[in-house]
Amino acid sequence: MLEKLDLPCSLKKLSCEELEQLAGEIRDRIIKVVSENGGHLSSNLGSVELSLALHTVYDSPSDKIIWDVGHQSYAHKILTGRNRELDSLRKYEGISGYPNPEESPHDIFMTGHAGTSISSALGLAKSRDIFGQDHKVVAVIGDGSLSGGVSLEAVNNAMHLNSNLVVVLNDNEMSISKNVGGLSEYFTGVRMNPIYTGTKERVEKMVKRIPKIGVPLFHLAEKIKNRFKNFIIDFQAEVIVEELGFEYLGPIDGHNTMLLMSALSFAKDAKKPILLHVITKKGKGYAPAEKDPTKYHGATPFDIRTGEFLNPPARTYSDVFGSSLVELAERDPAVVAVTAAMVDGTGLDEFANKFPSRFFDVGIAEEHAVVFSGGLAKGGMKPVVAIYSTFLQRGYDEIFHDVCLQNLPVAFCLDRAGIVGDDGPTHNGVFDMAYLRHLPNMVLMAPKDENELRHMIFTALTHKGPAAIRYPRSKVAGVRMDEKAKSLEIGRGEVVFKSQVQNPKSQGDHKSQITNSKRILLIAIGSMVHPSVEAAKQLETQGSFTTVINARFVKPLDKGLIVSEAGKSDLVVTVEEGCLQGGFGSAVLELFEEEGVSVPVKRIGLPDKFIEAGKRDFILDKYGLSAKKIEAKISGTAQ
Ligand SMILES: Cc1ncc(C[n+]2csc(CCOP(=O)(O)OP(=O)(O)O)c2C)c(N)n1
Repeated sequence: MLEKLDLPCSLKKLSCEELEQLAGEIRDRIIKVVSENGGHLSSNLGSVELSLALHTVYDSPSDKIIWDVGHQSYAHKILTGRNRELDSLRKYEGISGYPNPEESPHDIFMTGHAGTSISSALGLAKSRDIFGQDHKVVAVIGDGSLSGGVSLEAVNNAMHLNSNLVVVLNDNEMSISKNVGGLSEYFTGVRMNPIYTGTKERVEKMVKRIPKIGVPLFHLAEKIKNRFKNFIIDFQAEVIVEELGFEYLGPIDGHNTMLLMSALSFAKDAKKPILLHVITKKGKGYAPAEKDPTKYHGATPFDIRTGEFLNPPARTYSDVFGSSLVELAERDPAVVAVTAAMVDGTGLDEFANKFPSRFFDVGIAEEHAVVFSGGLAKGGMKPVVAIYSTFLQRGYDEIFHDVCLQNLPVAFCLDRAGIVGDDGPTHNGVFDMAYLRHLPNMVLMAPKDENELRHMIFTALTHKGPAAIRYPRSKVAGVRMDEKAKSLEIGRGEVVFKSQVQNPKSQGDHKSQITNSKRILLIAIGSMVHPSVEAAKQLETQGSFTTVINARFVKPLDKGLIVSEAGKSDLVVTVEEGCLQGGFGSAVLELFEEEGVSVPVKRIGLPDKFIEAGKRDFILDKYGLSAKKIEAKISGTAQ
């Protein structure tokens, strides 16, 4: 059917049975593509019927369907004419793993961060009302994302909207791992309500009794709608969302397409905001994912038959962060860990198991995580906040106001700093050096390898003020670990490579104009130290005298070392896996201006644009951050 139908238009002509068959085909397609390309399996399998029902009842793209985060939008993509292209999912220049308006008019916003759908939908609904338009707006949000601050701010604000807005709460009791917090427990209470369980069966029976009725007829069946309305409104109980101006419908079975359609067509015509609560199962229809939805939340390629991942697990910086923190927490009972719904991704699972009373998963609430950690620090704890670089952007004001301004010893560990690969522009962590280094009191570090990461965690924990460490989404360098974690001197870099030949002279017909018998100083930070050393060795073979500094600290810079080495150089090159605007290289330029250093400077880093999806190494190379491209850029041979 998927091959033959003109989607989404043909959906409205399908019978119940045909919709069911289509749901099965969509599931198979998602499983196949994700097994080959990797991607968000569990959430997508859980929202197939919901996507079908939405596209049957609503007229996208004139009606606007907004997927929160957007990681569950694969069925939506299939249903809006992108089935064929799905083979390129998450690949370079392929279909994005998230909604992308450049890809299709059915994707309203480019998203990837959680909790924005209700605010965006509210804005769209308001502008619709002001223009006197009559299209519909729907936000689909998971229970995990609903608990985030932005969502709750939007729910609070929606009260003032006296027109149609539908928020579908896709409740599977899961964020990436088990959902946490009071709101989650509240909805569990609603779900467990015996009235729901009993009514669910009655409604299902009622829907099953509807003979092979086409969807258009279904829309017209006002009687059924009204009966349905009575069924679901009867047991709404006291639900807090009602107090906030939403009419609450549900909870209903989110895998029953006809029931979903019925509820949606009722909600579609309401004159006020509606919250439709649907219950789904993460991983639905694929046994391994149903059994362990967290494992398949963001899956790498796997064997469909067994569910086994194909790529052998490699030791990553997240693993080293996790094990180092456990080691340090064993030594110091004041060490506590905070995550915003990323227990596994950040490598904190072992810590959570070993020190449950010192571990806090605050839900998708980065702003709260930061302020909460400020409170913990003020109370005498040593909080380590592990948040991906891109998500910590949410906590910028809190880092300024509630940590740096108070000069509190909070250690921020920014995983996925730099290029993340397949997730693309919403997830690349390229701005952190720019958004952290200008904050007074902040110490900002980046390790060249896993051994240094461990020392930096220890350094952050012994430092008396705020500190941040950024490290990449990557397997580790594979260096030998020192026996004991040690504290590094704050603001002290190191020379990691120096050419043996003094005052080199031109070696004849050398291709480069820049390198010809020049003394080149490379100042690299974090993940760029090793590629810079490789590049320096190559440049040396071309006749240059090269030195590489591992800066270690973005802030404070090692003034003495950098200024003195720069004074002995003809060219300074800074190398960073981050944005050039306001980043590490900018910090070096500022230092040179302050210190009156007048050596020419070349900065290598990421340009002023949102960086696309693609394998990390490929993207790094594309933007000049592989050893080869660094060397080529310096020697002037880059294309
Ligand atoms: C601001 C932010 N923090 C963290 C994440 C990482 N993340 C992606 S999906 C997800 C879980 C979302 O849970 P839920 O909304 O319940 O959707 P489900 O996957 O269960 O369908 C998280 C934490 C994110 N995308 N954005």
